Amino acid sequence: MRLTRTLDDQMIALWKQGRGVGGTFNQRGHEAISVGTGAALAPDDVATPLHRDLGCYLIRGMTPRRIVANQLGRAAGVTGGRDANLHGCGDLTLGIVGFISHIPQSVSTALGVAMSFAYRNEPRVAMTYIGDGGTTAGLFHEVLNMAAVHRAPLVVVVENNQYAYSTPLHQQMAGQNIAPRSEALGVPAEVVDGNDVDAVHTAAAAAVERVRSGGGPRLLEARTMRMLGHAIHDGAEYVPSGLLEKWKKRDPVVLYERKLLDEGIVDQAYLDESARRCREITEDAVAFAESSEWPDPAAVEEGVFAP
Ligand SMILES: Cc1ncc(C[n+]2csc(CCOP(=O)(O)OP(=O)(O)O)c2C)c(N)n1
Ligand SMILES: [Mg+2]
Repeated sequence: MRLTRTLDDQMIALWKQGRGVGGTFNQRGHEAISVGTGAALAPDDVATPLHRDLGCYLIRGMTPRRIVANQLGRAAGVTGGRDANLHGCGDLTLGIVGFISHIPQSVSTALGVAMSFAYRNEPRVAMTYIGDGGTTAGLFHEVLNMAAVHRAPLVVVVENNQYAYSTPLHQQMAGQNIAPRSEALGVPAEVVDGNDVDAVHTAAAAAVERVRSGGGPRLLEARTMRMLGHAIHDGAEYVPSGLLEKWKKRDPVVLYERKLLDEGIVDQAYLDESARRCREITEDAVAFAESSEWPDPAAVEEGVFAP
């Protein structure tokens, strides 16, 4: 979570300094969700993380060097310079299907992955992520319906962060929870505090275990607040400041560090060293990315489906 936060802050700084290439989506507020759920998967499982799931990419083994190189549009980036943000950052050797920009196509792709596991009788799980806004698209409901009918080994993580771009939840849907919709379609759902990484991880691990043992799909609705704009270009002036102030007191990274200290699991020196190490890893990734090659324009058609 600390590395996710440090990398995210660094990407924002790079962009503000004019050193970024594409935009950068903000992760702040989502660290406990992406890390708590990602950590519940086994190496053989497959995830389809979205634009606020940097923690899941890291947990599955995507290196900060490749991620920053991608953000800076370099050949060493995951997409080889084709997309300078978290779009398309897939690597099947790490069990990551890249974020499909067209929302909510990642969920149907994940259902396909899950069905392939079921057909082959493999005890593997697909975990897909979707925002509150994404759940208002029809395909989301079709996917839950089909997953329930076929008892697909699929875990759906809904990141309910109160906003879809500038649209608040109450303008997107009647009611504030996605979980009852899931239950109605036959997918048992649990609502969890998305700022408490232990709560997220416990719920995600239980969901993964039930799904893996043939119990059919599960949905986890993690509630949080998107603490910055949709992406770096968006100042989010439309979000009431009181709302942000309220959620700031529940910063997931701070909450967890405080918990670890209170329970005597770590001391302040450990946290300081961990923060220093995260800065070091991040600086190394930036130095690597900035000194690496730009893509060769002649390679632009490589790796695309229909050149
Ligand atoms: C079909 C489609 N329409 C619009 C967009 C542009 N867009 C990208 S993210 C986003 C908001 C998504 O909100 P939500 O699902 O709540 O996820 P969040 O960004 O809050 O994590 C929009 C409108 C898109 N990617 N795909
Ligand atoms: Mg949202």
